[in-house]
Amino acid sequence: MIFDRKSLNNENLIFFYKKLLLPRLIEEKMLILLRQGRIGKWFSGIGQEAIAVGSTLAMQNDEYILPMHRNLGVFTTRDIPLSRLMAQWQGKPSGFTKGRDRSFHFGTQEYKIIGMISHLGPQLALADGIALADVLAERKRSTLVFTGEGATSEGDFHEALNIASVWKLPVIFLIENNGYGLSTPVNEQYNCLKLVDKAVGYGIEGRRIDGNNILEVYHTIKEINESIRENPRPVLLECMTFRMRGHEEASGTKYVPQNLFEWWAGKDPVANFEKYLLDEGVIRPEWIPVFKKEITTLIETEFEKVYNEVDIIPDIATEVRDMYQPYQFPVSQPAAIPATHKRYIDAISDGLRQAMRKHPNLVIMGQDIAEYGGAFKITQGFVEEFGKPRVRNTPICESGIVGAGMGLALNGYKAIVEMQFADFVTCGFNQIINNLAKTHYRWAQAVDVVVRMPTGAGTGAGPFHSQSNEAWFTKTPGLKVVYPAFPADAKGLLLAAIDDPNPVIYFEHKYLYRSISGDVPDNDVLIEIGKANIVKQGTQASIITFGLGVHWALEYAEKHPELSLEIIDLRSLLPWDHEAVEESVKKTGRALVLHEDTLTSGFGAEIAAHIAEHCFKYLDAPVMRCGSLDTAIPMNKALEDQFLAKARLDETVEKLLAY
Ligand SMILES: Cc1ncc(C[n+]2csc(CCOP(=O)(O)OP(=O)(O)O)c2C)c(N)n1
Repeated sequence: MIFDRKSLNNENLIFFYKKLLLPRLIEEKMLILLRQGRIGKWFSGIGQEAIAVGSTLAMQNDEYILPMHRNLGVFTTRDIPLSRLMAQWQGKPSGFTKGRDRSFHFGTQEYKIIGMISHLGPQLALADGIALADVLAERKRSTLVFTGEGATSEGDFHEALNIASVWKLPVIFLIENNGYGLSTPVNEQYNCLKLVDKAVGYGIEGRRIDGNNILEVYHTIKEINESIRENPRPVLLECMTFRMRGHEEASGTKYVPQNLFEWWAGKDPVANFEKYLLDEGVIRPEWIPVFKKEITTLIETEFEKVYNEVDIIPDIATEVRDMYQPYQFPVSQPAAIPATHKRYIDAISDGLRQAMRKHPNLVIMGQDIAEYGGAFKITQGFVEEFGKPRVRNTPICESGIVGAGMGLALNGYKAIVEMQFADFVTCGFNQIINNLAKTHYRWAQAVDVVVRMPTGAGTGAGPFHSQSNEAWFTKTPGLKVVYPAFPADAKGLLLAAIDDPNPVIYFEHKYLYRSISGDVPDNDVLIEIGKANIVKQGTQASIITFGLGVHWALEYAEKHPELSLEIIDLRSLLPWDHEAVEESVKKTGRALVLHEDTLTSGFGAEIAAHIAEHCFKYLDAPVMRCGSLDTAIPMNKALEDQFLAKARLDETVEKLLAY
């Protein structure tokens, strides 16, 4: 192995050596502890330390790094106290996730490290958002994100590189090519000669280096950083290395040919660097045990300190509370005057425009939303007023863009992501469910992202442009879900969603866009998330509904003036207003839950179960549900009409009242 120190002096080299030794010696200790059963799972990075350590040394401390499960060297090189790392691994109260997640699955703003989620690829897009925030704020910074060669097969890799290229984001995508993804060798993972060759396809630069040579890693990344900070653009860096132990300690290495271990043992990053330093006379042989002793003593004391820390005492209130960033809804709202008569769609547009004016750090992203104004023209004219950097057309990559939205939020911005149709959220599902929703619970980081979801039926658009999918999200703690049915609520809830630092899924009904209008305050009046609205008072039965269902119920009530029906518009589904529903049902003694979504496991099931459990003694009839057919939603008008819950509303109300 050839080392080139360039301008590094002896002191620098000794500093590097100690940084390189630290993760190796910690790992050696971890292996002993594992055998003693004193810690759980461990993903070894032995033999790969030069990448984590060399790259971290090449980053400024105010630049973000997004490491993977084998990159202990990133954490130690950023000088995170060992006791905190050990507390994290042992699931202790002083760990970064307070026992809620394992190993390196955490982030820390203090050290500018954003940890992975188990799904491997999603963090690549987070790096895009982080870098975008730096570019927008005109901070000359680089972002470094790691991936294993296995995870390059995930779509996340493609989306993140493509976005970074199109948007010229200063991100280093570092592939740690260690030969195996669990038991899968590289020739079963990809079929190109070198992964770095993929850079050409994305229109970006690529380099391939010896990942076991700490100086090569350091100098390469330092040089790339100096260049991309000034001239922002992504670079793909493939670092060749080898995984010297099993995927995790329990899984063994039987599938790896012995000669590979022997060959790579000769390229060990620590031993080779040590030899170089000795040959160059930078260190003397007798210094090595002294350095090691210093480190092992530190490891021992830190470990014992944490091992003896009291264990977590489970507390339900704390767990539930920590799903969300605490948020105080503004106590006083401005008077809602004057008001202008507006269509539902214009109320959304109005709310967005006011939010963009109010929050200079708010960015909207979506397909065709810039000059074109969006598929429904909601952002028409926004580019002229706010500029393209904040009103961003995106490539077709829902996952990458939700991830980039989260990255923006991690780095001081607020993001709105527009799904062109709510149906396409399936392609961004993982980022929403596993990243947006779970981050605050895991490491107390708010994720200030609103996902706008043009939803629903009534336009004959068929199975992929009109389904109702709110129930996919209402069962995910960590998200808030709102679903306005009227123009004023559409604006007020949108403003509230943007104000709230938690991830909010905002449903906007396409059929209502241009079919209904109402008075909407001209000023920015927020409507509190979680509060229902009684849109019609009544005494005979409560119809609990939301979205288009509210209008079906109103239409029915209008046709039947002889009935005294109470109609509750939930407006928010997560959290939802238990109190308003309970009060109404206690008064009327009959409840019908109505929604546009298919019946089975639709959100109405939750409401019905709650009423049955909490209002049983007040009920004069069983709680009834009226939902759409348990089929996919068809295109043909007659089929769609038959599918929708509205077709069965009359008979369900009659049944309920006749019981
Ligand atoms: C989406 C997803 N699929 C499968 C897994 C299981 N898994 C965890 S790590 C791993 C191998 C990853 O290989 P690579 O990206 O090369 O990283 P390495 O472990 O070699 O460092 C697999 C298959 C996972 N965590 N996430």
